[in-house]
Amino acid sequence: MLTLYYSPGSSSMAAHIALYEVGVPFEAKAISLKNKEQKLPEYLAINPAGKVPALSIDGRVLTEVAGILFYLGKAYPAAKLLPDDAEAQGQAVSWMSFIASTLHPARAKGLEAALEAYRIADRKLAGRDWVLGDYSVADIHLFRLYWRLIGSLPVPQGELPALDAHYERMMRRPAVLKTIEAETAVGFDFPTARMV
Ligand SMILES: N[C@@H](CCC(=O)N[C@@H](CS)C(=O)NCC(=O)O)C(=O)O
Repeated sequence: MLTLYYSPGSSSMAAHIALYEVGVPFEAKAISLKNKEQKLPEYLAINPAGKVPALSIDGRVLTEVAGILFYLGKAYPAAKLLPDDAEAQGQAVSWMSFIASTLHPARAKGLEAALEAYRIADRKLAGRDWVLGDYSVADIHLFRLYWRLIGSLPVPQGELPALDAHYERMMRRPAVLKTIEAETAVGFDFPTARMV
């Protein structure tokens, strides 16, 4: 049994999208960041870091977007979200490490710092439809952060063309639309720019 602990619109969207992509049944438990539910003892017992997402796999907890995406890609190969060969898997981990460590914190530092970081992603992505060539978990991770960036900061039109085209491709995927619909129905509850 899979249980996703998530907060609508937050980093956990990536895990939510990947769960819909693989098509496995799961339970979704919303954690309100605005009400600081992630800091309650019940949730800290699940994820001591006090952050979403967390994915319970038959009671064992997996945290961090990259770890959850890698797991879902590997555990459900029919969905083809993770390439088979070692080098391509290394590229997936490389991208997701870059996304988590460089892109994620950049937005909270303001537009200029964010653009500096996202320009690197834009250059890396240029000329490809998908991050690794074929669609993969790395696209889901990248998309969620870019979705949040352009929804919260005034990124100048045309500044990040490869990311814009990638965003458009992602917005045509049923799993993405389903996640946005499900999370919108619960209601986004962003607490502060810094936390998400
Ligand atoms: N490195 C973590 C970051 C997760 C993260 O920052 N989650 C935010 C929401 S986007 C959160 O739970 N913030 C609550 C808090 O920091 O109190 C990951 O990739 O999963």
